[in-house]
Amino acid sequence: MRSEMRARAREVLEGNWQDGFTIPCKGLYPFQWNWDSGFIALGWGHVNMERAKQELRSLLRGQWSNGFLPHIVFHNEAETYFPGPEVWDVSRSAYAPAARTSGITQPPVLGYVLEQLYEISGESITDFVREVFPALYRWHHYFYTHRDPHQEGLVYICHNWEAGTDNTPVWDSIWAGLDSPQYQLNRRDTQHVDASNRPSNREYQHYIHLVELFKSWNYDDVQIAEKSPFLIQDPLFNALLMRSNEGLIRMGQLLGREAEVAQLQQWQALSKHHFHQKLYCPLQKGYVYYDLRGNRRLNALSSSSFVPLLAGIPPAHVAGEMVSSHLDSGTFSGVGGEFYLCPSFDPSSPFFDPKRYWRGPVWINLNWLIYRGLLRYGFTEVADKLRSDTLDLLEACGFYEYFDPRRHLEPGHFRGYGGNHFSWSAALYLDFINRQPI
Ligand code: 9WN
Repeated sequence: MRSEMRARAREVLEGNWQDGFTIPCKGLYPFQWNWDSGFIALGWGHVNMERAKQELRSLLRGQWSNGFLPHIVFHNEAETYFPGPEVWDVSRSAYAPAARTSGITQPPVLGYVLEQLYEISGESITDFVREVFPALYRWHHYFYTHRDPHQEGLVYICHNWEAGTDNTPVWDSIWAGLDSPQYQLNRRDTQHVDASNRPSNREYQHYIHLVELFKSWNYDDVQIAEKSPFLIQDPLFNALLMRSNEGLIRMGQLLGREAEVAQLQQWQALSKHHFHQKLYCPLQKGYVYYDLRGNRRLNALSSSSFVPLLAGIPPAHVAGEMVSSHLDSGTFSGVGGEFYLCPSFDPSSPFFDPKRYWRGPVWINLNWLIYRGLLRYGFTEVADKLRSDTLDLLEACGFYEYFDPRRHLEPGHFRGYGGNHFSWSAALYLDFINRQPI
């Protein structure tokens, strides 16, 4: 079974490879996405390291001159996705590159991935690490100098697509305060996937409204920080930034880049100082979100709430209470184990929806991040459980984009949702089975 699945995972990556980069999914996502490419590169790292290198090089061709790394690079033409490059119109920014790109970013997983590729391959990729280190450093430099208005070491995201968790119920209260125009949108996603598994039309109008605002400000970060109605410090995004800082610090030490290492260590210390204090909610026993525009915490738990484990953020006793309350016969696993780990939103909330995208279904990349976080703290039993739930879902259904987390479904109900032959599901399957728990 495993060897057949391994071969199928490889076929998914091969099938989505486009002469230099890998699309997340045919039709549904026909371009190169930022954090997808990080996970995908790691998958390639297990089967073909040259492809892993090309993947990252291609993504970096979309980097802006101020260090910003966009969430989509439109290397190719495709009519099957909305919004395409003409909607983004990033040439309005003085920093936009020659490549066509979107104008927002995504969770910074690449510094971590680079370190993990080095872990898989060792010295044979030192030259590659030397080649891409400066670009990744510049991306982190961009974050700390453009996206941290209070100098807290906690960077903001200005669009829900930057979170990667597009329609999590966490944003509902932000949308409730927005009077976005009723655009007539030419959505393509619902031509590929059942609309009941995707964000609503009203949500899409908010997403596009934000893009239109950023365009009207020529993607100027100062104006975005001053005026964007969506300005959030997100626990997943910031935890990945910190874990990637660690990766870059290790890689920088290896390369003898002392000045960059010292700067990264300084940012890391600042982030470490504020993260737990500002984003941990002792009542809910998990990390939550901070709305910088509304000056308030958004007190909801999602799978992002547990990713700070990956960056070693919670003190051990806090990590313990978080895991026992939610993952080890707790809210997210269900007290009687009703759910596959890890639902993307709190199953005890009235806004939990097991079928709709980031409002409940299990996502493989979040599982992988939480799994590695659990191992970091030595929660091996829960980590094993998370790993076997993930492998069970993939082996029973195939490499879908997301999965219904309810263990007991009506007969005949299929639990794999969204795109099939989805790249990061295949890539991270390869990492799950190739690397034994540390
Ligand atoms: C918008 C590509 C991306 C992922 C995101 C996921 C989804 C895009 C969309 O697909 O978002 O970026 O159009 O729905 O939410 O995490 O990177 O796989």
